[in-house]
Amino acid sequence: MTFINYVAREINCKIVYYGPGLGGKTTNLQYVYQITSPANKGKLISLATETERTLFFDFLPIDFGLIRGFRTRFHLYTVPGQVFYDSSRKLILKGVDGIVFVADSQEERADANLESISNLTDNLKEHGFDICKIPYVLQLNKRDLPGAMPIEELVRQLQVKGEPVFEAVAVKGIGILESLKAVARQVLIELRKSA
Ligand SMILES: Nc1nc2c(ncn2[C@@H]2O[C@H](COP(=O)(O)OP(=O)(O)OP(=O)(O)O)[C@@H](O)[C@H]2O)c(=O)[nH]1
Ligand SMILES: [Mg+2]
Repeated sequence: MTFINYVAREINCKIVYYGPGLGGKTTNLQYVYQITSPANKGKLISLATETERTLFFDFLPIDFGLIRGFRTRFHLYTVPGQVFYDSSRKLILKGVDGIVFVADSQEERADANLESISNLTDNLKEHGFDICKIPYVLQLNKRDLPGAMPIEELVRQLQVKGEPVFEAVAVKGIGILESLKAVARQVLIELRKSA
């Protein structure tokens, strides 16, 4: 849930990067960390296995500057994509304001993408959220790989509700900021409605 502190004039929002294992969620956060100036970021915290798979989550606080006089921070989290870490995924969704779904464009990950969206839908429901109402963007990652499926096919399979879709090559930083800005915009619109 967005946290607004009227006394300190601060807004804190939580964005979660969700998606199948090895899809590129951690790479998104690493890129945002790299290109953000030191004054506008906190530490990137990663709890990973020896083989760089996310074990619990990654966390990166980013300062978006002043919005209507409020210092606005986005707290970016990733979930572990591997199927058996479901209890961690559930926990990390607590209080979420917006989701970037990072899909893997490769044909062999088609089932994993679908399974992850279904898992996200269920886990959001457990926290009382409706995937059809929460700020949400679809990122089609790994566009550089030869096994990437056509965009139209991926959109047909994975788009949940007409959400914005971004093509990405996370290792090169392509499509990452577009995805983040689009979800941030939706979160701020929701905030304005409820304020
Ligand atoms: N070719 C290519 N490789 C990518 C791209 N994005 C990420 N990768 C690679 O894919 C692997 C997995 O990326 P991660 O960011 O760790 O994936 P993840 O979604 O965090 O995976 P889990 O933590 O297991 O859920 C790494 O070796 C990345 O370098 C991309 O756009 N193209
Ligand atoms: Mg990861």
